[in-house]
Amino acid sequence: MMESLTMQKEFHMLGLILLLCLWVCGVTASVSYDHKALVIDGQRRILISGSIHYPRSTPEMWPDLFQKAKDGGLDVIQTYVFWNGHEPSPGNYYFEDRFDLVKFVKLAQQAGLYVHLRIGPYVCAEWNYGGFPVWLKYVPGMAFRTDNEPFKAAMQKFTTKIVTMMKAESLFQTQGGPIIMSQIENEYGPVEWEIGAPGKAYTKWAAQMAVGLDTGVPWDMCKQEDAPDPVIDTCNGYYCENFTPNENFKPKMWTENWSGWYTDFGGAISHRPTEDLAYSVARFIQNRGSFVNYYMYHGGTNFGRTSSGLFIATSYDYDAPIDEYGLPNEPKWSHLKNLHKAIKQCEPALISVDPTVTWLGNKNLEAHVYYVNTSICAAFLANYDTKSAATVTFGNGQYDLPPWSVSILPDCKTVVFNTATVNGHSFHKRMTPVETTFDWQSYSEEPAYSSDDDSIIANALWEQINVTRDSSDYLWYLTDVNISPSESFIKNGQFPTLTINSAGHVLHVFVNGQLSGTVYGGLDNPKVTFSESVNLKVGNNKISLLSVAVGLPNVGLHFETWNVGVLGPVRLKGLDEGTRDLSWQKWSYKVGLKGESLSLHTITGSSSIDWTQGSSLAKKQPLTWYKTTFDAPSGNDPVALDMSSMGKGEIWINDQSIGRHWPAYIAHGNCDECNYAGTFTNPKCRTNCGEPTQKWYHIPRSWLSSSGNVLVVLEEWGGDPTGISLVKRT
Ligand SMILES: *[C@@H]1O[C@H](CO)[C@@H](O)[C@H](O)[C@H]1NC(C)=O
Ligand SMILES: *[C@@H]1O[C@H](CO)[C@@H](O)[C@H](O)[C@H]1NC(C)=O
Ligand SMILES: CC(=O)N[C@H]1CO[C@H](CO)[C@@H](O)[C@@H]1O
Repeated sequence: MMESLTMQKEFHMLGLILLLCLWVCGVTASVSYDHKALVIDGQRRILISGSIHYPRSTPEMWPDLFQKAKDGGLDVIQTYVFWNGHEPSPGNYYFEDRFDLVKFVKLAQQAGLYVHLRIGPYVCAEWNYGGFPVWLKYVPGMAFRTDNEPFKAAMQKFTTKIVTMMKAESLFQTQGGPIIMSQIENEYGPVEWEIGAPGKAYTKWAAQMAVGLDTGVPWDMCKQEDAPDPVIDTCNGYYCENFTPNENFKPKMWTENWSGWYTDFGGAISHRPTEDLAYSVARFIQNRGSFVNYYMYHGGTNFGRTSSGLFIATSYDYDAPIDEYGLPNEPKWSHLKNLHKAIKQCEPALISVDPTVTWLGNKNLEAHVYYVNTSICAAFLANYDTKSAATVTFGNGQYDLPPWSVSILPDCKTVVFNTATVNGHSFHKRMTPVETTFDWQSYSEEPAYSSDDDSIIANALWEQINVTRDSSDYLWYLTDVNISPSESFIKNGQFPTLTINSAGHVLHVFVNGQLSGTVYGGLDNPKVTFSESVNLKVGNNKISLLSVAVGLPNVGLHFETWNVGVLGPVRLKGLDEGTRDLSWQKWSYKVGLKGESLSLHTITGSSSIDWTQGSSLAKKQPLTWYKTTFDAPSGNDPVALDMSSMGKGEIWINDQSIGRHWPAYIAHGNCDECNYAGTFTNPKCRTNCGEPTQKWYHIPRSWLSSSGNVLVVLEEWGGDPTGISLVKRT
């Protein structure tokens, strides 16, 4: 006790000396806040921020993404911290490659950007398990995100680990680094509201724990109306102009402004019109907002098996200002750049005074004026009507306001920007085919069968993740069905019906080695039921159920209690005895596919077997692995694979997984009228009905060598590999 007290005192002395030195040298690095804005080095700032998540791109892409962010007028990069990427097993940490958080933060600083670090460690983010490691669930007594001792201990340990690491690298702004703010928890308000007292206690604890880590910069909690002081509560949403912080000494900040929306396999593609996005930002700033973050500024890719349930696609493009491939998404990128420039011209006025608000004729027409003196004055003229343009008189001038728009006048006279007036057009980026001939080889697996030497056997149906611990998407449920020669169906040919209830997400049913059918769920309902008559023979029949997880849930009350896999009942109807319940008979379990245990996806593993090629190449066959080699296309344009001829599975290039593939055609009737020629008021406009959800899969250039690249595709369902092609994004 004594020792740590003296140590603490020493630290304080050290801190004092440091502060004194900084003061004498004339640089006081500090971040605080008041009712107007974050205050950095004594100066209030209007800050434009954008989300880029480090594991969703490669370190080789980061410098260019940051440069494009800087050129686009951003001040801050916001990222979550992805716990399950950093601690794959308890106490085993990983901070390399795409998970090199320190490098990511340092590169942002080198590009002249600040960082908002959302430690969470719950992150939601359409990321597997919301960022939690799967082992966390199996810690005894565990309940996620509530007043639960095992959870709080684990959360504190990881949060402390990250803060300590950032401090050791001097990455907080007060140490000369770029981090100006950190976030604890994430959108917890709605959960607290549902669970009441334990939620409130947990919020208080989380805030105190975070503040106690002494980062020297403010903490925020988003969507958390009761964020305890001094933590700042912030807004997330499509529009945030009417948000007010819970104390009037806190600034009005917007931590997630959805620049588009995520894509789920089978779901339509969302677009947020540029005009609407710019309008929402201008409206937020005119209403005293001082910090805006685009979620996402670059969405990127859910490589490997990192995308969450339910059914989140591999592309996380998000219709963001920088597209999945790292290219500007026009006209969005340029229009927002011009908006940011206009806002920056208004900054001296915005940080100095509160606005006066007046109506310009009717209540859909408003002026927000930040008047300091004759040389410092900024005005925002807004038209909230979704259909009619208007001409208004303001000061000594007349101004035309298109519907659903805001005009920005940094000198209270001259319009430098109108949110609905987009210069430049939406030029379509193209995917250009690259001349390549893939020389495919195939290897088809037999489905697994129950056998006496199976190591996992039970007289029950077990929950899938309980068995796999998410080490694979795949779990085999294997059992036998004996049919007596006297069964009537043998004579009359009316086969019995096998009914299988599964908690999700995809189920392939094999009877005696033949695929009898496939069923799959979707984002709205992951559960599936298979019910079909099956071809059974006299004697022993092998039932092999391949249950497939498409990511673990990332959101929802106590999502750690949600199940995956065949939980039953499993029943056979139409036998002479009536219905036979198979749920409680002997089941054996096999985790993963045979090809996975042989590591066929790796260069070394794939040379361990004999592949088939030429005329006997397997096509339209389930459980098939494909392999080929190819040379990298010339030039630097981003590259992708067109996978529209395939079913579902996973793709690897040179041992790196580029994600799950699944074209997942979008049903007709799920789309909107997206009126790009008229007004732009639908923030989540859904398109591409009748087309695949995802046809192109990004291959980062840095994963390719100039020649001899090994491409492996696992196809669980059946596809034609000769239809796979390489494309360039131009
Ligand atoms: C306006 O205010 C700014 C900031 O207070 C000051 O620097 C400037 O001299 C003032 N200009 C006029 C014309 O009063
Ligand atoms: C989880 O697995 C264990 C054996 O490892 C088993 O005893 C238990 O019943 C399983 N629970 C569920 C819900 O499947
Ligand atoms: C409540 C809600 O819809 N929250 C979502 C906000 O957007 C982020 C990013 O897509 C999601 O992670 C949240 O689930």
